[in-house]
Amino acid sequence: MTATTTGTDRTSPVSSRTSRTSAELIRAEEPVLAHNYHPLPVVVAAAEGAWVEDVEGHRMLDMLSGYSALNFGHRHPALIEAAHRQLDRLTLTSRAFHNDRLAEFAERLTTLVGQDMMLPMNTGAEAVESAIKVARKWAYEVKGVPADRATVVVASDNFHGRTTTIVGFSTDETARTGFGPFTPGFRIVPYNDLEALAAALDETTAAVLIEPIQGEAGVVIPDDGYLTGVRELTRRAGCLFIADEIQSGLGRTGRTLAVDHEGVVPDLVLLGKALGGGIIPVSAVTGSREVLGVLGPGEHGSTFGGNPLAAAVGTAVVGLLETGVFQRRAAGAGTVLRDGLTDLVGRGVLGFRARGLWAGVDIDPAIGTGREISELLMARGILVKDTHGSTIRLAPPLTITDEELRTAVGTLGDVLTRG
Ligand code: IF1
Repeated sequence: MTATTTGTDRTSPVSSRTSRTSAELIRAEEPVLAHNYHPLPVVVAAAEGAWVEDVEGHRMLDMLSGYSALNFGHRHPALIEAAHRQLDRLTLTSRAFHNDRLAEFAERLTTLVGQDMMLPMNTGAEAVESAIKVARKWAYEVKGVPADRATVVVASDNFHGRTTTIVGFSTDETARTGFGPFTPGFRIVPYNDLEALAAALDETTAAVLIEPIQGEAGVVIPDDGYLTGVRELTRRAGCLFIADEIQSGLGRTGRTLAVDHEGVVPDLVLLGKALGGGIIPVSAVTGSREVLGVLGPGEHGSTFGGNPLAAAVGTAVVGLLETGVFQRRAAGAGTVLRDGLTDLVGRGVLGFRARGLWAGVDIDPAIGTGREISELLMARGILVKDTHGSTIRLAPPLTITDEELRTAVGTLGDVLTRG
């Protein structure tokens, strides 16, 4: 290599911590940071595995995992090493040129999920938007839907991201109020209702876009057979089944994909979050050659989509999942989680939904809101996030130990009985 590489002396001391306290940092954000979140009053400064450490050095168990972007825990050694190695070689080319990492990422990711092709993007919302564009183009060019008439069917209580088009088909008023006008061409049907879905399909339908398990809605798991029914209805109607596995995929539910629990193969599978290993945004639309093949040069793109750093980390993530170890771990530890939550039913827990290492827990509102419970848990060193009302979601790294899991659920029990 002609250029002299400076490289990174990995023995150099970690950059010194900020000198400000958590409270000072929280106050400092207020005048300069948009208030689009209401974070718990914790300032994380370091993390490893399932544990985070705040500015003052308090250690807490991370039961949110970055909304399932940290399936492999904070700073998994294999992923950090892949990132370091690539940082010392090449980080970005744009796709105006090839790079030497993307072919292997595309080969191994498509093999992992059982699809022909992939379109590399960065965020989940970009993958969803890209899938909508591809489905519409497929509808016009392959299905023969008249120009600009394509429709996409989505489910009520969906969450697919925050772009204007996506919030336009949200049923959550908070997510959409004040952001119109919205993109036309979407129909909303109740989730987990095959009859309503069938009634919404017609000759203009390009695709059905659903989460195999609804995350933000509170880990809502459809009836057995629902995904099989969606696959059958879309096949019969001659439209696409798009599964948004951005939160449910990559080991979270105890299988590589949540659709694997029913052995269903969608036309497009959307991935994100954990695909970047909790290090860098990486998302992808994976699908059949017939569908993704409708894209030609110059018809879609992204500055960072498929960049070599993302591809190197994404390939390392695929490498972790190819072993099946994380999927089996999530399935096995899921039993510990479910047993622990079952013991809390009637003791502050009204009910819960769980699959693999993912649970939505409905707390008795008389005890408190999800936010209040989250704050009580934080005071005891457990970090969770409420969804709506008094439901909290539990989504620990798949690397969490049984003992750590029991500690988290036991602490929830303490909070519910003692406050
Ligand atoms: C926020 C929720 C979870 C997703 C599914 C696409 C995306 C997401 C199934 C978009 C993203 C994130 C977004 C983040 C919080 C989190 C979230 F609470 F918003 F709904 F996980 F449940 N499909 N979900 O869950 O991916 O563009 O964010 O990479 O917006 O607050 P993204």
